[in-house]
Amino acid sequence: MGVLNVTPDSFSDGGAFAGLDAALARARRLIADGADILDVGGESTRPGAAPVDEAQEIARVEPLIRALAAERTVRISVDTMKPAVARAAMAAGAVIWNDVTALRHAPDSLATAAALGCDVVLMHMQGEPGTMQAEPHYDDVVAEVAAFLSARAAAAMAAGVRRERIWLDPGVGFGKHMTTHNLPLLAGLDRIVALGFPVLLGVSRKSFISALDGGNRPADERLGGSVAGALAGAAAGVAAVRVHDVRETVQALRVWDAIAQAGRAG
Ligand code: HH2
Repeated sequence: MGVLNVTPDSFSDGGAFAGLDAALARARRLIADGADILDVGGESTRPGAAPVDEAQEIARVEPLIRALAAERTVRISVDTMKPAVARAAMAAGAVIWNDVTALRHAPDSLATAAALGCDVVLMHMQGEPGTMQAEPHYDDVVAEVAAFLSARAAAAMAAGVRRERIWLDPGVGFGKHMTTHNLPLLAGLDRIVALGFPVLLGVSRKSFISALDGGNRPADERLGGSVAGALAGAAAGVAAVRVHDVRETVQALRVWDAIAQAGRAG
């Protein structure tokens, strides 16, 4: 899954692809590089990002989704917590609702997902985007994230979302301390995979990579760590990785997969 942010303030690529032409060019590049899904986002989730109202968010993502859907190349996902934005995105041709709040943001989120009949990504986050990094606390991060995701999947199914539409995401970096929470979570990914839903993993360019590499790496200098995270996900059996650097990640996954296959054959 390639990340396509059409925001002025996303943490790693904010402002880079804000116009429709620039965003389309970026999308075509991600597709040529091997992305199977494009995740279009019109509101940054980083702490301190400016909130975006519904109409503005729709105006950012809808024309891009419509133009991309017309090309019929890849599946399109929309990264939003707002039901109205999800509805507009699906009407424009998106097929996946990626919600970092796991359909908790609005009272009608669950019912909207059921009515749309689209795939939904339910992501774990402790707290709210603005304050989630203030003081996250867990007794057992893997068990708590797994329990939360199971409960959200159950809530979605109870609201009418079909089981086969549900993806889970542990939400690396969302209300998690850099190393004491993100690392055990990544080490315990197999327990999230064992819940029986496809798992999406987003580690690309996240801050914990900088924390493990001197503490001062800007977002565009975290490629090695991002690829390492994607491979850890592949080893644990995740279904998809959400990344900014598609070409390098696809190459790493192809090599990793070929080695794994050779091991099974031998
Ligand atoms: N991470 C980000 C945004 N959306 N969605 C899912 N399902 N999983 C993630 O890990 C995830 C996500 C943060 O990355 P980015 O889009 O680059 O930044 P921003 O939120 O600032 O736009």
